[in-house]
Amino acid sequence: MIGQVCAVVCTVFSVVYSGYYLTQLTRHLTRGWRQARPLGSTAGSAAPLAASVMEEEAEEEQRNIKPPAAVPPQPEHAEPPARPPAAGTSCSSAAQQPKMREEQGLKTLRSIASLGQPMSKYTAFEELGRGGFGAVYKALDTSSGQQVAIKIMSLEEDMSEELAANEILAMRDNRNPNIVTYLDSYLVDAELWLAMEFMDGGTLFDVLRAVYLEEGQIGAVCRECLQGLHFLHSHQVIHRDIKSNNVLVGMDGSVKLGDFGLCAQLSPERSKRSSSVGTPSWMAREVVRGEAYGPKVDIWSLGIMGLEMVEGEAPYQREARLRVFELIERNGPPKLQHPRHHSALLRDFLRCCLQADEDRRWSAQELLQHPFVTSGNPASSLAALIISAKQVQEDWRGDTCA
Ligand code: 3AM
Repeated sequence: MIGQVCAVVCTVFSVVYSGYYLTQLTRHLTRGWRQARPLGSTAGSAAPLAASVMEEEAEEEQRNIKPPAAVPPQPEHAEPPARPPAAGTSCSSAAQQPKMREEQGLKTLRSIASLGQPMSKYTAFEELGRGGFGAVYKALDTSSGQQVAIKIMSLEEDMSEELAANEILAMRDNRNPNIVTYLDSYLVDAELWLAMEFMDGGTLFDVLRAVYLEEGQIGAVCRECLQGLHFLHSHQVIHRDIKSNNVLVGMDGSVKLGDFGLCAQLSPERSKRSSSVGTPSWMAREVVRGEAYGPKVDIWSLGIMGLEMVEGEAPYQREARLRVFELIERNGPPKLQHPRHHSALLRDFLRCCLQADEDRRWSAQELLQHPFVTSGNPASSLAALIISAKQVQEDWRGDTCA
């Protein structure tokens, strides 16, 4: 009898323990897989680990992670348009009605957009991706034979005219090798078509999903972005939505800032902003708090993007918006998960970007002199990395289609 009881107890114990052990093992392997993303500096090392059901699920999860959406200015707190939309209109009338602002945005768009039908100028449309604004297509310019990217924005949403006008003016007026080049725009019924330089490597976000960046490569990406930011800031423009999915890359290793829908033009009369806009995990404390802020909010976001490049995703990226705000407020500057795994230069660079006090945070110009940035690889060396990331993405697509 005692023997039977012992046998039953032992069986129950071993079943329960096996369940517990398998659960822990699954968790451990899944976490390990996420951290050990394929190394990407050579095409060969960029292949994902051998497939198993669990890994495929983890891989699917990785592929499905979409960055959280940016928070656009809300009509009730919104600031006046970034530039005077029409001669004689005061920029300081903060109490403008949303309807009026929409009309001004539309007026601005009419004054910039080219006449004619873009469908006769561009052909071979191929969808690249979609966002809350609409979709981006790759197309061929029939007159030049050049590939272009066309962002088609619906103007039916609240504030969309203003956001579209903001984006076009910022791109058109701020030409720089580290900023995606504006080509043309058209008003087609209730849509705005924005034609811009086609970046054949896609977004930095897509690259980070596919390959692992070494410190020299992170330094190169930071330097290229800082050159773009220094240019914008010296022209009193704040981007306000710096994150990996707003940085575009080319197969030649070029790195450029894109997506200017949320940018703000400062002026001597208005040298600070206070609207709480951006993407929560990338927002500096002063933006979250709705305090007056300047161009250094982009430096904070660049620091968060540095963490994205090191850790694979931004801190609190999967949390709900209000929870992110709470965590930023409570925890102060986010930290590296394993600081000892990284060089003192990288840690110091991130520390200089992620200073909670705006006055202590370095400017783009100062950071361009930081040894982590000056010792970064040449941009051209990113070409191999971007090509290998494309290859991994192609393989994923192949797996999905098979
Ligand atoms: O949705 P995913 O990330 O695959 O890469 C950008 C993104 O693709 C692409 O459009 C999608 C939605 O933003 N995209 C945006 N601007 C681009 C450009 N100038 C671009 N692709 C190439 N060149």
